Parts: sequence; C-alpha cells; structure tokens
Amino acid sequence: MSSDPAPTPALARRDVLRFGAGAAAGLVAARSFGAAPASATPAAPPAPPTLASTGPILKPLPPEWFVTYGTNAEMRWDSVDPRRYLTPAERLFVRNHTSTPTIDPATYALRIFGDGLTDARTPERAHVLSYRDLVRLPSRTVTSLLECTGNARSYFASQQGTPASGTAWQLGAVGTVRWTGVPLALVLRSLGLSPDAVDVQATGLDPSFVSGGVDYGRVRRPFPVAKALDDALLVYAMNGRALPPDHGFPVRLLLPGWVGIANIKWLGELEVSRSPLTSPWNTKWYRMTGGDYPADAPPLTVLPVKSAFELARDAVLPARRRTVLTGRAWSGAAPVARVDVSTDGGTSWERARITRHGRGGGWAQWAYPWRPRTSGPQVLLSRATDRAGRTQPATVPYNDNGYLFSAVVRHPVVIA
Ligand SMILES: Nc1nc2c(c(=O)[nH]1)N[C@H]1C(S)=C(S)[C@@H](COP(=O)(O)O)O[C@H]1N2
Ligand SMILES: [Mo]
Repeated sequence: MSSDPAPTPALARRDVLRFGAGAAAGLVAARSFGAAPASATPAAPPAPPTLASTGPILKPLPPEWFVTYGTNAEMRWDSVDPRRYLTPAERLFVRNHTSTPTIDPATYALRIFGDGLTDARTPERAHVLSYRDLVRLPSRTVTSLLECTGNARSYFASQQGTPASGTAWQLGAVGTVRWTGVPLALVLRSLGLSPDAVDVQATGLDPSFVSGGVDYGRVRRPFPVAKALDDALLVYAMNGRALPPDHGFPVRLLLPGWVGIANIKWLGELEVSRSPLTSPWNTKWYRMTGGDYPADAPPLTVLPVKSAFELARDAVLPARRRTVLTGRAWSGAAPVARVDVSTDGGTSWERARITRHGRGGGWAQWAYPWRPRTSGPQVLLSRATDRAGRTQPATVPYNDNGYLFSAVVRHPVVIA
C-alpha cells in the first residue's frame, strides 16, 4: 500500500480547521482517544476458556460461546449475560467471506476516489487517509446493532420446510456494540462532494472471494450518498477499544440499522460516483431472489424486527417453580415498542416487560416470569413489535438465499 504511486494526504490541517470550533474540541477528544487505541485498555477482558483458534477467524471461539461454520461463527444465546447490555467484542459473531487479514495500522491507507468528488479522482490519484489521520478527526460514538442478513436462516428449513442456501445460522449472528468513528459525511464534505454524487462503494482489504470457481474480487458493496451523509461512520473502535482484527481492524464502515454486509470490514477503498454503482454483493447476493420475489427486487438495506430468548434450545426448566425468561428484541428501523411471549406453542400470548430500552440503534432487553404447571416438552415463542409498526409475522416468504428470516422462532424447552 505504501508503494502506491503519489498518494496525496486526504485531509490537510486546514481542512480539519474548516470544521470549526465545535469540531476542533472533538478533534482534541479524538486525538486523546486515538493516541494509543490498541493499548489503552482499562481492564483486561476475562480470559477465554479455550486456546486461540488457527482458522479463518483469529479470536478464540470457545464452544461454550460460539457455534462455528467454516469461516463463520455465531454467538450462543444461552451464553449471553442478561446483566450486560452490550455484546463484548470477544463474544460477537464473525462472518468472513474468506479470512481475517492482519493489517499494519502504520501502513494502512483508506483510498477515496471517484467522479462524485468535486475534484474527480481516478483510483491512481485517490485521496489517502492513514489510520493516524482518521483517529485525529472529530469522532462520534453510537450504539448500534450488527446483524448478518442471513441470521436465523436455518428456520427456513426447520420451521417452513423450505431450506435456503447459505450458513445455517440460528439466531446468534447479531450483537449490539458501541462504535466510535469518524462521520463519513465529514470526510466527504471536506474532500468536496459533487451535488451529482449518487453512490459510494466500499471495498474491503481481505482476500478476493472465490466461489464455485469464480473470482468475484474483493468484498465490496455500494450504498446511496444519502446514507453516507446521514449516519455512516468510519469506525475504529468498538466498546471503547480498538477494533479486534476479526471485526475489521483497523477501520470498518458502519451503516447503522442496515444489513451486516453493508458494514464493510478492513475498509480499503471508497469510490464516490455520479452514476449508480454495482457489485455482486448488491446484484447477485443480498437482494431477494427466488420464491415469489420479482427479478428486480432492490438491494437489501434496513434490518427487520426480531427477538430471541437468552436460553439454550431444549433447555430444561423446573416445573412448578418460577423462572424468569429473558431475551432481547431488535429492529433496524426503530426502537422496540413491545414484546409478547407465548409459553404454550403460540395458543396464548402475554406481554413481556421491557427491562432496558434500546440505546440509540441497539436492542431492547425484556423479561417474562413463568411458572410452568405441567412437565413435558413445551414450545416458547417471542414476538417483537417496533415503533415503526412492524411486528414479527408467523411465517415469512421464501427467498433462495434465506435472507431476513424475521418470523417468530419456535424455541423448544423441556419442563422437568
Ligand atoms: N471486507 C469484508 N467486510 C465484511 C464481510 C467480509 O467478509 N469482508 N462480511 C460482511 C458480513 S456478511 C457481515 S454479516 C458482517 C459481519 O461483521 P462481523 O464479522 O464483525 O460480525 O461484516 C460484513 N463486512
Ligand atoms: Mo452477513
């Protein structure tokens, strides 16, 4: 990267100063935050129960915390601590198309180019932002969901009898994280954004994705300039510490509330364009195809409303004793308004208590005390409704890649 021809520093000091006094105060905060992001660790994380893995994911994946599928790993809901609101970095699911790259922050470069900049730039003449440049810019911290578009895909098979292709996630490819980064709007405006710009394409630095003998190139996906200017962040920290390698170190994109694939990890390039951009990740994948969907269904954006119990499937619960069932509910569109629970397979429903409302774009926590009267197998269900008026349906229409399974999930337990 450092050997690329004639890089131009993207944001000169005068650009930073143009952001004004408020931003300058933010700049100081960002600087002290960014001074030593990897080592400024207030407390060591709890020691993971098993040794580090040597696969496509670098962090330890103890089986008590994760279910692994090749290059991907999902969080076990029964390992979630109901007292903690945020998903700790070491517990967050990982979805890798290939494998986690090791990137040196000293040579890291984010290249920004395209004809959507007022001073149109070819990739060869890209603006270049270093890691140091980024962490010195004014930052914002937001709480937001991260959820894989295919989360809960396995239920297309087990609940609807129509298996969909892709990783057979249960409900654990989701988390809520406090992200810190630089607003993309600030960077684009300071570089000069053409009023005719329509799309931005984000490209990762991980290896090219090869599937079925076809090389699709680096993982990349376009999104509208409107989202870039609204709340997109160039993220370099999660939960107050540097991004872990598996989650995009040193810098990833965050498009709050949008499907997982929109949040490109190991961000290497941003192309800003006056004409619509495409990639296989918005034309071939991450759109609804098959089933009753039209051939021209749009690329997926906002996450649906969903919920989960913090409980193992087939968990054993005591008969005639009070158990407090807990869980979480989330939506990419709006805060969660209510959660209803059924403890009899969906015959009757009662309202759960929201014990913690979502912070920003994060999930809500809920609780439902239950005293099972009879022993034997039983099916629990939870059904969330968000403030945008969306409620989890009983079933969802099939699509070939099993995206956005937002129907109510049946959770079997045994009363003993
Ligand atoms: N560069 C790159 N970005 C990526 C991916 C990837 O494989 N490469 N996977 C995407 C998908 S499909 C998801 S769901 C999220 C997962 O983020 P996480 O691994 O930090 O949980 O990252 C997205 N960004
Ligand atoms: Mo994903």
